[in-house]
Amino acid sequence: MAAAMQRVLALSGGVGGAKLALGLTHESSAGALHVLVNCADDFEHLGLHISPDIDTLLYTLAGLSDPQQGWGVGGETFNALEALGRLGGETWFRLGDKDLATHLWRSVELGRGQTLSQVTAELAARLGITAHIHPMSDDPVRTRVHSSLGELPFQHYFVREACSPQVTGFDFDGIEAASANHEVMAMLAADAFSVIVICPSNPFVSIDPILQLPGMWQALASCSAPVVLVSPIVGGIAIKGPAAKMMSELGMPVTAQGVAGHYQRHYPGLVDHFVIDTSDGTLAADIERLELDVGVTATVMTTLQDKRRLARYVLDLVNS
Ligand code: FO1
Repeated sequence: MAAAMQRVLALSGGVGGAKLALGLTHESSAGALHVLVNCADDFEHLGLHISPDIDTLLYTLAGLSDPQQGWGVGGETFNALEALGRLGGETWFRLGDKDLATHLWRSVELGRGQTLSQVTAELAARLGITAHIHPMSDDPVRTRVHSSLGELPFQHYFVREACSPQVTGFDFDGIEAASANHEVMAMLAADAFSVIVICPSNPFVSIDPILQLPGMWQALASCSAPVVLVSPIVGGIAIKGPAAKMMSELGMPVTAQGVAGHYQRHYPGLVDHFVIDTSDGTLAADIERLELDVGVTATVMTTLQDKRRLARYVLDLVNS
């Protein structure tokens, strides 16, 4: 009898999560990887529905992403945005010409009554991606950043204000009424995954919105697959994005231990294994006191080899 497929579920935000997802696709069999993606930083802009984290996953897994930024399409041009600027339109959110095609296509399909899950699956298929990319919900959930400038929609905080306001907290507008992704919830109920990986994404604005969908973290915690969390903080800094700055402004220790504390406080019993970087190895004993099994390895992903090596480590951790 053929061995059952080892299905992997990865929870991801944008750039950091997409790097590990790419490693996981290479290290698992075709079609075995499912990625549940944050959509709370989606927004409606210039009449289009923009899903930044889904697109980062799509472009990364299709080999199209801009290698420097991690988001957007490589070799991009900005002719449409420049023309819009000449007309006096908004240009603070850098939409490239090729990237615009994705937002146009998605917006048209959503307007025809397709769900975000259907549109995402179709985009992934057309880009030749074998992994399953699931939006966290088909219902609108929008991150609001409470900050020194007052309450800001996520992309206004992140891009327009370049993350400079001091944050005091976050909330996710629409989350109570939203349904978690139906396909992933059904697979969790059927115990279809061998391992669940929480990618090294921002805990507050990428992973919290996924976990706080009604019933989501409880479904993850109660299925039999072990949950592995990879620290987004290495040596006191975030490899990408504002996670370290947010932790400091929220009065948390800016360490892998601070990350572990956040998950243990808000989602007790969810995480089984916590993977930290070799440079943080001295924190392992203290983190183990938080009742987590700690794995120590190189977690900074620069090359494809780094991504595959970390993915292999995570998969082997739960098989050992
Ligand atoms: N991030 C930026 O820092 N500046 C931008 O102008 C920008 C444009 C952009 C366009 C399309 C897209 O899919 C993503 C884009 N991002 C941009 C990235 C994105 O806003 C963030 O990385 C995520 O929302 C956080 O994960």
